[in-house]
Amino acid sequence: NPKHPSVSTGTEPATAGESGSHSPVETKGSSDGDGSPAHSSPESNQPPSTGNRSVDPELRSLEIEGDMTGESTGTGEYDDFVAVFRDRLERLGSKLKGRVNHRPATAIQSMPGGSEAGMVGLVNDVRSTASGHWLIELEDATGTFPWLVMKDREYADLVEELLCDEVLAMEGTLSDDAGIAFVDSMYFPDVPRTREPQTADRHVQAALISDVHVGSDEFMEDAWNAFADWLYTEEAERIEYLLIAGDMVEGVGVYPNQDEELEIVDIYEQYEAFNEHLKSVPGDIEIVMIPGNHDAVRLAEPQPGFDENLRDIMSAHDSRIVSNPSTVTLEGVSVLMYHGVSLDEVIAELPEEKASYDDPHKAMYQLLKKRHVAPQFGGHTRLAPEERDYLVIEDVPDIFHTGHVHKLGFGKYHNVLAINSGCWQAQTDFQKSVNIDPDSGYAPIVDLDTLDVTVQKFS
Ligand code: D5M
Ligand code: FE
Ligand code: ZN
Repeated sequence: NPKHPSVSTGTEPATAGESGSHSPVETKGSSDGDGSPAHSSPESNQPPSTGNRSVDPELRSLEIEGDMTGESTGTGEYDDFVAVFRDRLERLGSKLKGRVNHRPATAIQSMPGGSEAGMVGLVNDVRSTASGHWLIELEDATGTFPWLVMKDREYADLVEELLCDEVLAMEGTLSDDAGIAFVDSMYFPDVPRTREPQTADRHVQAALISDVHVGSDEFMEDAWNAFADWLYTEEAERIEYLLIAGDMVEGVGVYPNQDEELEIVDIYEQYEAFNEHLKSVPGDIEIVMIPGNHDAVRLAEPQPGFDENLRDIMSAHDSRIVSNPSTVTLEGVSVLMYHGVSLDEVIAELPEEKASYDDPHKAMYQLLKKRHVAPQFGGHTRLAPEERDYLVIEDVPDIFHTGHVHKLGFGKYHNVLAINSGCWQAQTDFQKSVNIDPDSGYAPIVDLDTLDVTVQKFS
């Protein structure tokens, strides 16, 4: 059907990336006559209607992994920070240890000049030297060692991708005085290129969205209603899952002067309004939600899922409410959901061609390569110290879903489909002041049997 172009992502990151962010889309008006029921009235406590949708819930399967709601152990003491970084190094390091003949930092410190050495560690510091080379300090449980990347070596290009606190392996030769090592090779934990993704056994689809921002003056209610109406149409009948990657509501006090753009100033009333908008979604669709930085949970990541009070408020649908990040497996297809606050940092630190707001999926590729959703500690991204690093990407997902930057983009990295969903909020004054032009009112739809993506536009 030429009216509904299916945008397939290619297998090469470069081409998929290009097509993803400028995909042909179809605009949907909020027209009626499609047989969809009227939006539920705020008073009704009826479960949401399923309209004429004929689906068989028996065919579904949905499993959650990595939800840390209620499991938080962190006290915020120094020891907890040590524990979380040790866990990160152990788990990501074990993915790298087979690739280099590694030694602890203290052992390398006592090796004679000219020796071959290998090490697995956290990036402690990256700086350029007076002669234009790069010095990278790696840290492990025993100490630190400096590694020099020569400006004319192949790895010089990778140095600009490095973020503090990510885990790397290096191999090289010690200088004559044994004070530094010259890097011969460098390894990221990365995703294996040859891995084949899992797919569903039947034609079934998931809509991946985020950043609804109910309560903001800029929340696009008409676009949301058009989306909800469309979900009742025959064209959307195979959409049986709806994933929402955070920022359900606008929140209060998230940014300075935010109150000037609030339509609903009370946080609970914002969630009540959000719940009303959830009621417009067909009642048979399975919903999974994680929180974002505008939501009423702790800001530090991992963010636990909403508390009982908020769950009660958002109970119109029997949604699965889990932590940020969490992995949901839909009929065999695993989807790593992460709100995406670290994307701001990846985009700020890396060169434009490797990560930008226009191609948010490329910033997601970097997180997959580092096998961590928020590598850098101490900047924008707040980290909650837990005994375990929940932000490590332990298992490779089939789909990686983020939001936060309010830009739509998708593509494949080593067979992992990365999708950054847009938002349901028009441009805010702040975004105008920094030239962020949001992609508002889009719903990327994934075929779970092929991992093809189609984009529907509702604004
Ligand atoms: O974030 C939406 C995007 O806009 C994300 O890239 C952060 C950025 N943003 C929005 N408002 C601000 C302010 N006031 N300071 C810094 N960055 C901002 P969201 O989480 O939806 O607000
Ligand atoms: Fe947002
Ligand atoms: Zn956000």
